[in-house]
Amino acid sequence: MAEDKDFTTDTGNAGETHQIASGDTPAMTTNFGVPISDNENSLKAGSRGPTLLEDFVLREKIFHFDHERIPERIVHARGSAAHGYFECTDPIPELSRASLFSKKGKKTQVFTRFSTVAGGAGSVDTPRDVRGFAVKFYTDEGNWDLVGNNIPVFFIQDAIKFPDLIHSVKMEADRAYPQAASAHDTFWDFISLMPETFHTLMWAMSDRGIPRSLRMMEGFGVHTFKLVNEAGQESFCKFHWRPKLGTQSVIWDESAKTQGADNDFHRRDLWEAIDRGDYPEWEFAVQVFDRELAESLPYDVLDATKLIPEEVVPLRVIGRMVLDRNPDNFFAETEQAAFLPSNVVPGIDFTDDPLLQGRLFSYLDTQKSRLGTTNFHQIPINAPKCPFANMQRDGLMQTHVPKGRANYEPNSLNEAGEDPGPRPVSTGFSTAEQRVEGEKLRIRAESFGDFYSQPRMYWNSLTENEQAHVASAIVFELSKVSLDHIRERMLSHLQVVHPDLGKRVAKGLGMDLPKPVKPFKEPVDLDPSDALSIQKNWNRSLEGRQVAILFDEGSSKSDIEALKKAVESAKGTVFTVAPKVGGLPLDGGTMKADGQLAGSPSVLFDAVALVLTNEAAAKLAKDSAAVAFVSDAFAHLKAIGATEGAKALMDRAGVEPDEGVTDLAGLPEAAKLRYWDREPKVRDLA
Ligand code: HDE
Repeated sequence: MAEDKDFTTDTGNAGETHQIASGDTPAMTTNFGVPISDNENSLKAGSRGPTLLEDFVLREKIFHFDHERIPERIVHARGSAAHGYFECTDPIPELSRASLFSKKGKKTQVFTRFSTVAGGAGSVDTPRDVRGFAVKFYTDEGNWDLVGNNIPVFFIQDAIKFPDLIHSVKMEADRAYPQAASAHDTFWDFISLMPETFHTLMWAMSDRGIPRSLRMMEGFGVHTFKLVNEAGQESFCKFHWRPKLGTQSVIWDESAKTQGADNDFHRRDLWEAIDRGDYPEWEFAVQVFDRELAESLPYDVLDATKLIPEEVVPLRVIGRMVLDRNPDNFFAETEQAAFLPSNVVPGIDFTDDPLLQGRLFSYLDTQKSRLGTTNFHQIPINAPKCPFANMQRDGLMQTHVPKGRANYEPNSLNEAGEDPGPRPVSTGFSTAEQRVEGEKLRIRAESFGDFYSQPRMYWNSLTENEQAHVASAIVFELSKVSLDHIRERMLSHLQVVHPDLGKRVAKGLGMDLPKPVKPFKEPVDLDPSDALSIQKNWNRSLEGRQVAILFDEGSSKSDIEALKKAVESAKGTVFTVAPKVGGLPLDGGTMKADGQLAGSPSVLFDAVALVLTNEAAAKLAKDSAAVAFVSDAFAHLKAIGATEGAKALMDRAGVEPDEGVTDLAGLPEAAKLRYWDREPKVRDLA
């Protein structure tokens, strides 16, 4: 038998080994600090003999590994986050005594996590879904968590329905599919039986449910909150985030294909933008109103299925948020971050919204099951940045070592010269006074009973193209429902939301319209709100948008470079794509591509350029990846800029001339838009 020798750290290069601690590389140790001499081999009885239980290095390493996962969030499991700051730009001391709003220019650190709702932690980034938008403000008077969504309303009115809603949308209980998708029986069964869900449903089925980027989403606190000033006067308030890059979305077919091209599309986009210094930014605005205005509205401001249009109560921008630092460690920060709507600071208070009231319990409770201990607030990402002290003691994973005997209050230990510990202060958080009286009832307020007016208002606020997307999304989802009676019940409701919507969905399904339901309250026609449409408010800019340049052998290097310069000077980014990444001979020198054609489909970009010779285009016209690259860009309503040589590929891909199809020089301007008018040419919408 050959002599045993340690070859496991040999890289194959004479004399070189890896992982040798020297100089400033720290020595590897066990969790208890014992230096480790060998991280390759377990302890054995003889070189081919059994492994010994005695091997504490192996046991500790495997034991820790076995427990690396914690329970994922029951909802919003898939998320991505970043650090940054909030800056107050317009102080509001007359409205709130919250210290973060007290001075112009005052900065407060934040940690912001975006998420999908239905899918598991390992699911994809681009399903049709509501997105979470949770911000933890580390203020100097404690943490304020604004745990919101990218849609301003919610599916249900009362917290007691939340487990039912979530059970219905998650993968079905027996078969464990579909993952991260609402297009299935149980979700639509629940929805069709709960008309209070229709307003949020309309938003989720609209382009809001398929955002282009986490950097291009609005955020909403959803509930009505209270602001309280120094004198104890209170106002009602709704919180809004508005993205600097504008709200942008994708096309449904594009979103579905993006899942195949890049599961981490949004996570990567956020990370890369921050990494290259394009810091995502949002305006922070408040919608402030008093009780009198609230009472004059035809809906209840305590009902989270309703919004207040900006045209009724304008937004006041009071700050901005900039995300400028990626997490150092995904698990330690993003996964362990615990957001709690119950985390408010002096100057901000809750209302009686029954959904919000239920959330105040749920989030604290769920952290115990996810993070395993009531001391989860000591994890660095959750701990306040200001000093904190109280008489809470002990518990699992206690990391603080309090000194002295004062673990109760009041005490008089100071009289004996001992540290008495912290005491309550008169300036601390105090709940806004409110008179409460009533029967003990398990009941829904009648003022919550109009389920159709606001969904109708939303429908009426959209462009024709956006309406077609909503109707088509509902047709798509209901076509995945296997039970006829559920589809039928949905149709009986949708026509009450709007007769047009009902008719179009019925036609799209190939079904007859059943009799409409008789609503609890007849809907009224509310004024449409232009602010609710994405297309009406499109940000005509290249900032944050990415142009892909497809090239091949013989392409003009100077054309590529000129286009790149033009896009970048308009604050866009460029990604070059070619059949081979190692470097191709071009007219004017060789060039390496950022991505290979088969792995870089056009769904990943906002516009495409085809810098090709006649020969290359003729060759690529026979390559399905190249044809799909172009035909998808066209079908997804993107700008296409091309050299004359690219014609053979354009023809094969079915590109027809329109405003969005241009030469290379016109592309930087054309790439600022999508071409909604093209859509009837490429797809049959409901
Ligand atoms: Fe949540 N929600 N939720 N939710 N929610 C959670 O808390 C819950 C609701 C939202 O990035 C959970 O820490 C109930 C509305 C976000 O970590 C859980 C009700 C809105 C996140 C929970 C709601 C949200 C969560 C799961 C109905 C928008 C992710 C893990 C009363 C205003 C935060 C966790 C993050 C997470 C419960 C309704 C947003 C189980 C009971 C309305 C953004 O506690």
